[in-house]
Amino acid sequence: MIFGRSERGKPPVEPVTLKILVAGGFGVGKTTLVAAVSEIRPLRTEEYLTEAGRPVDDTTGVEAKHTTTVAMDFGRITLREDLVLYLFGTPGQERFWFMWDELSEGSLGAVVLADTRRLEDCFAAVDYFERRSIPFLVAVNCFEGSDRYPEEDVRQALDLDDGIPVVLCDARDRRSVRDVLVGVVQHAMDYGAEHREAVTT
Ligand SMILES: Nc1nc2c(ncn2[C@@H]2O[C@H](COP(=O)(O)OP(=O)(O)OP(=O)(O)O)[C@@H](O)[C@H]2O)c(=O)[nH]1
Ligand SMILES: [Mg+2]
Repeated sequence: MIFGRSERGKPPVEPVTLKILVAGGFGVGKTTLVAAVSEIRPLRTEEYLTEAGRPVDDTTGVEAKHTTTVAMDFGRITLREDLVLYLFGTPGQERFWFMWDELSEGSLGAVVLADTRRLEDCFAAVDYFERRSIPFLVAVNCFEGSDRYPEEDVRQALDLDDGIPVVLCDARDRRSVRDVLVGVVQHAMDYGAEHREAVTT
């Protein structure tokens, strides 16, 4: 490639960059999801789970988990030549939730990652984005050994509005995560268009 020019001789496009949050309860796979798609080495802020934290850090279902995010995960994915997403994974544990307000500043939308074995853990994230009118979708991370529930059951259990998409995914799989991210961008665009209409009519 010639410097400053794309291969087919077209002038280079300045990509639109969008910020997407990846939220959800403790240990649902947020760090895993960001790492699965990021084209840069993801920034992680992991600390070891310690014996002292055992009473508060419930690792039921994720017994193999030894670390937890204390500030954020950061990654980047180019969805199209002209569309780049910056991904910000939030810390899952409640004691770090003061970070969320900082992280959600300027975000286009959010992915609420859920684990059907501990669905209640994502209530707080759903509530957080609903209150702030930040468009989000719920992505169910299908851990092996967990029961598969139809999207409709997840929707009912979380008491989600009809317009909020629910998708199944594998947080370790690049293609699956990419589909989730395309879904959230699409949803945020639709949500934005609807709300603009509501304001102008
Ligand atoms: N089997 C399986 N394991 C997964 C999957 N996603 C994540 N894991 C494992 O689950 C554990 C938790 O993943 P993390 O990505 O650290 O979860 P997190 O949501 O970032 O956790 P916190 O930052 O502590 O809230 C890790 O041991 C992962 O290897 C999955 O889809 N399937
Ligand atoms: Mg994490």
